[in-house]
Amino acid sequence: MHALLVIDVQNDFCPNGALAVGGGDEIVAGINAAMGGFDAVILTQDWHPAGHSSFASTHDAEPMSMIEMPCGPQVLWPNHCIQGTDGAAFHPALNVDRADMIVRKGYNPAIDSYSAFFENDQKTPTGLEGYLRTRGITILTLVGLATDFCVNYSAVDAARLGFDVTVDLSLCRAIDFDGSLQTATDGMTAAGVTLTNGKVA
Ligand code: VGL
Ligand code: ZN
Repeated sequence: MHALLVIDVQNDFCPNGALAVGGGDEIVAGINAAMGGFDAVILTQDWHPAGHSSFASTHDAEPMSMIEMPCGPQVLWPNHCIQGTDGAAFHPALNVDRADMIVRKGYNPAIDSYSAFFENDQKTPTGLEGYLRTRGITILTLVGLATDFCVNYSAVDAARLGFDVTVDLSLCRAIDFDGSLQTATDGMTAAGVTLTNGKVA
């Protein structure tokens, strides 16, 4: 069983959003077109309470500055993907109807969750692993936003958990903050993730 895992294709990560990723909306049509080729389609949704600890405003800090958190250094983001807001909604053109499952993450006020599998403490599970295993899904293709944060963390965790993981970079876009895209692609490769550019692996 081969699933397409669509990471955080939400308004706040698209142009005019609160944490806009360049070209974030360009991937939506391609993701919709790809959905038909998979046994399952799973969407993730960044889903923060107001005042989340990953927000610069919570610390009276500048967006994109760094802070030390109990589980390591944390980028402080602009307020984004606040539960129930339009910014947290999926891009209106994303084919949400095709999704079997929607996984929300980042709802714990004290800790960020880039990965679809674990919060940033790297141990609190979202439940996605159990969902995939009980459905017999062993192969994952990841697409979405942003390549260097949530796609990267999700792909590396999936590979560590033993899934066969491909990231299709042609259906991802990056924040690319301070070399983060290069660090992410190196880290994914080192973890055994296959990186493609639109070609079938
Ligand atoms: C993301 C930063 C903060 C992402 C989510 O989806 O890549 N990045 N929250
Ligand atoms: Zn977030």
